[in-house]
Amino acid sequence: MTTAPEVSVVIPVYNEEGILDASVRELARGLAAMRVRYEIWIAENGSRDATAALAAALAAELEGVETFSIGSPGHGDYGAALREGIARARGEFVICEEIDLCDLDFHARALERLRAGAADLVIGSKAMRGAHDRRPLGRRVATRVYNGLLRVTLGFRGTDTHGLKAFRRSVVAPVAARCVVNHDVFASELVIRAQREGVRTLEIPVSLAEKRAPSVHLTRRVPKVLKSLFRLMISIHLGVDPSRRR
Ligand SMILES: Nc1nc2c(ncn2[C@@H]2O[C@H](COP(=O)(O)OP(=O)(O)O)[C@@H](O)[C@H]2O)c(=O)[nH]1
Ligand SMILES: [Mg+2]
Repeated sequence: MTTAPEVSVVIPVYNEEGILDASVRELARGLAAMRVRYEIWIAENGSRDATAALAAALAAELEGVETFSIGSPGHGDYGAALREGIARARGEFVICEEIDLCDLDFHARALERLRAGAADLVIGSKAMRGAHDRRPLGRRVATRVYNGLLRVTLGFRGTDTHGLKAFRRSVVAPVAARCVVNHDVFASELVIRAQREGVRTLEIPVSLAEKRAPSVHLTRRVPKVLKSLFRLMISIHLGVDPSRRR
């Protein structure tokens, strides 16, 4: 593609051979129907299944679909993949997606706000008034506990940081490049740093029903999340940026 797209959709993926192909095709069809000039970045790392090969086949077949794989099999890192996807994006706007969601309704509503200049970062909230979160109870509670933790430890103002977001690339990509943590907490760091740096942010409610259970079990994510959160507190409150990202 020679002309830059208006919208870059970045989707981190990890062991998603079951839903990758159908989800990307459906997303591409939906964006085309919305008459959006798009590119879709399939950002893979760590997969031990056929995800990387399927992504490469999609990129070869479909105009506007691109992919990369970083790291080695067994070393998944959602944040590293998302950060790299944002760095490669060429669109005026970037949408951070998840392969089990691909929520075109969020795309349409977020792009409307961004194009109108109502905000430079739009966050799809699973926990604000008007949201419909149909995930299991344990995960809904975890979202609230985690966001409470972000409010207390990092001064986060809002109801959700993890998941769908859309932003003006010229404003928010430089913030992403300055983030210091990876894995799940990268998504929170991006939102919190943007807020702290005065980026105009806006939360809009989302309706959410996952196409499958998460690939990594909730309790297995907790130690890594707490470690990243600790690093982030040091970085934000003491201004010391750990030299190595983890
Ligand atoms: N590249 C990459 N993507 C990941 C990793 N873990 C999860 N994802 C992707 O992130 C998105 C959300 O993951 P999911 O398992 O549904 O967790 P949730 O965010 O708690 O719902 C999906 O597109 C996953 O494939 C990872 O380690 N690396
Ligand atoms: Mg999910």
